[in-house]
Amino acid sequence: MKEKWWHDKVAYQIYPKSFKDSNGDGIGDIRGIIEKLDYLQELGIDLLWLSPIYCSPLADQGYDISDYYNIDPRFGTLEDLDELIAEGKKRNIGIVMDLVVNHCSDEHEWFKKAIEDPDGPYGKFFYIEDYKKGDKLPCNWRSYFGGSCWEPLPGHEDKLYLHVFHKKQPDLNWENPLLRKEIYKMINWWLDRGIAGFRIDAIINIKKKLPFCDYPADRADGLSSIENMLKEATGIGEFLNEMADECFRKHDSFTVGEVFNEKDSDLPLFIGEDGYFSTMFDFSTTFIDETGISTVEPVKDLQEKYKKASFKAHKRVDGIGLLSNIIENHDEPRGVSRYIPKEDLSDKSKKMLAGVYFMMPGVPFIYQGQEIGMENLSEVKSLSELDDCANPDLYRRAIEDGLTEEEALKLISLRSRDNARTPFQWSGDVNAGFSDAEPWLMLNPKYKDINLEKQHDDPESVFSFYKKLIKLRKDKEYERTVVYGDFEPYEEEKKNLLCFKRILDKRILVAANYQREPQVLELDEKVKAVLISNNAELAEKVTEAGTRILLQGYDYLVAELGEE
Ligand code: TEU
Ligand code: CA
Repeated sequence: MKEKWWHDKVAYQIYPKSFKDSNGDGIGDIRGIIEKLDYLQELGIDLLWLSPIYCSPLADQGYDISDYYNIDPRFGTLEDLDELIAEGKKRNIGIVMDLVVNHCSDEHEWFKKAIEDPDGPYGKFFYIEDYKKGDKLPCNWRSYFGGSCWEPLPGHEDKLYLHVFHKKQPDLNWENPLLRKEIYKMINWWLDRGIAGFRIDAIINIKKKLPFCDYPADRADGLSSIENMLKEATGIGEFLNEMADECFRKHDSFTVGEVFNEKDSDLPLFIGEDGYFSTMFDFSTTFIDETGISTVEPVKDLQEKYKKASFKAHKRVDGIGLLSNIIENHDEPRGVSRYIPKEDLSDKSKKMLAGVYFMMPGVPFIYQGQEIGMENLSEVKSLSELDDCANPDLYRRAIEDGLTEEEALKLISLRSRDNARTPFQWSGDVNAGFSDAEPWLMLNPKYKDINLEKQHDDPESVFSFYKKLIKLRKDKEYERTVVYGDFEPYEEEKKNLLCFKRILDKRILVAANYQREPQVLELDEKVKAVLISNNAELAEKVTEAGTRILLQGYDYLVAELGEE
């Protein structure tokens, strides 16, 4: 693999609205992020991805952009952002912005002009179709947030526009070269400002299968998941390659694509040496509990499914490129609540989960609060407590699928995107130290137990464990093996044992007993030194134990293999 400047980086995702409020309006902001840069530096972060902070009506929390060239006043100003970029540089932290170009906001001036004159140049920036009342819709695609993806164009009874997400997020028409030119101009404007790159939102949706047509209905609403269309859409590569050429390659930017449903044959094009993106997220483990039918039952064989999914993902890109690894993000429930059985949730199991994904090949991303082990909201009492525009559909589907109202709410507390969006728990003080005012979204009630202040100076805390993991990745002696080492699953068939080697100039073993019962790990080579573990006793015993190691429940260990 040709070495790139970003290969050895550790990234951190900030959800700005919930990170730190600097001016007492209950909403996190850029100055709040600047305040916490020293904290992020101490943790060991190199790249900081900010979820959108552009001007937005916040119908989908900033993923609906009304001005690509400015910062929403709730988050600050362009000057604040320039300061963040400069302060980041001082600490070797690069700023990665969110690039949301499948759609904009219905309050963007392009859409306003399209409404004024649907047949004019800006009408062609969108997908606008003629429609006679009573007619069949142009197609039966279901928007990601539920309901049809067609909506009447305001002021035009005889026209519809397409939105695959929220109705306030009209899709941009990438088939139009003038639109693409505008997008590239905007991207370069940001890159020239000094950002390190972009996380690229929902990008797989920019290529539609045209002309619009129906797909077999997959629910009682008669609509069809967008995925059915995406499977048949071809030719996205032309757009992505053009964007890379016009923008990213010129700047040697870091880009991470939010890519789903890619085919094996696409991988070299997407993340190969001269791919459209630097890397893309590994979402494979997020599918193990997505059955399509609403349920609050725990997943069967969760641990084995987790292992198989993540191993498969990394083997699949072996020799091609690097994935970006996550256990959660702003669209997903908290990883510790999702991937650890409820009765086993503890600091120890949280550290195990952290250690496993961190030592896989790829770029690790930490989502804000993950480093202190933030958990899901346990008991949502009413939808009105929450905010996310995806909640009503999640709830409605649950009822449709036969869940009781109580179960539907339980599903919300297991699955809602708001789980990850509650304010960062800085301390056990009022508003968890996030703001002087009442936060825009409820706090997680567990903040008195789980907060940074409590963990910061405790060497046994989840936070200190993350620090150690990052330190290990950056340790000159092991760095190359951790970044470029081969990935070799070990004893993969052994139930709930998650074990692999990373091999280059060093031979590193990563082992996790992903269950509460103890189990024995038989090694085929000797342990030279334990580099990190979530069990001090284990760390002491291992080198004496020879090649037979007794792992207690949720024990985790990284060791260097070889003779003394
Ligand atoms: O998400 C894209 C996406 O396909 C999903 O993760 C989506 O959030 C989910 O299916 C809806 O329930 C990205 C952003 O990460 C997400 O926050 C935005 O809502 C979405 O794009 C639209 O911009
Ligand atoms: Ca604020």
